[in-house]
Amino acid sequence: MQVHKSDEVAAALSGGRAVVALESTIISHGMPWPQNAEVALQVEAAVRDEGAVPATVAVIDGRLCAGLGPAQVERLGQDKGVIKAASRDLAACVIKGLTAGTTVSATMRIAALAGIDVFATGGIGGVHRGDGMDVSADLTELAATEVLVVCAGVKSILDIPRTLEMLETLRVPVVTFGADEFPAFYTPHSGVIAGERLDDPAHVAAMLAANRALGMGTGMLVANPIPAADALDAARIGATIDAALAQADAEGVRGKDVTPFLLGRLNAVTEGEALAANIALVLNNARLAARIAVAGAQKAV
Ligand code: PSU
Ligand code: MN
Repeated sequence: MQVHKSDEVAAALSGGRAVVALESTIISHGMPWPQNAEVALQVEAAVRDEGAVPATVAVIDGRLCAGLGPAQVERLGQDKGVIKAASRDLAACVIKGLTAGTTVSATMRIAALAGIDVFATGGIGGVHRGDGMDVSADLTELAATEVLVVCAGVKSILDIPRTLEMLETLRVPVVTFGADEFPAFYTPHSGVIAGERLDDPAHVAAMLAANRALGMGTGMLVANPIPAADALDAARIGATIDAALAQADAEGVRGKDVTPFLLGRLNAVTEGEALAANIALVLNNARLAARIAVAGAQKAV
């Protein structure tokens, strides 16, 4: 299927230059207005600073888009009619002409169609805590689509050890960048040692190329710890997360509403502390993804 690319993204791809895909559920359902739109533009600037071209992905009036204008970013950030689309929702969005923020899974699918293989986000979805069977399609898309995703690990709204077990089962390579421990989004520490430690973006790009040459057919997950200066107190944010989970349960929040509900509670209850950390780590991830994409593009020449 055709992806509508901005002129800048189309030119970069045809010239073999580095491009980094960015998701848009973080704009439509992950952060409050107006910070969501401001951050989206800052993230694009961070990618450019490192010498790559940003391609923010979304579905606009049923069209798959890679590379948005400021008015489209604003619409995603402000319009209450914008839905949250995982990859399984894309076909419906296309035939109904809907406008959607794309989750990690949907962004990976559209990036792959557009020929973009490096993607930066804040946190991915995973296996939720508790005994239910709520497992994000981000994991199954990582198993099926050859796109590298840079994130700050997995928030403890999820079951981190089970998420890592599932990634192992799904044959998805995991890299921890510059650390041995898998990070937990707001803090660099999850208590779980997982994945391959790499310290150089060029090595990450080489691993992506090797994974492709092996015919794995999977993506790759790169976990980039939040910088220590921006990290939150683990005990405090842990208690806030537990309270948000209990409230979601009490209110009977289900399905695709669970993650946005929890993110909204965390941002509200911490009075901006969680949001500030979220912004810092997304920018940090965008810079790393751009360095990986630049290294990959140089190698391919
Ligand atoms: N986790 C975050 N911030 C986010 C998301 C997850 O810390 O914005 C968003 C991403 O778009 C991710 C999606 O792909 O939520 C996962 O949703 P679900 O749990 O419904 O699969
Ligand atoms: Mn779910």
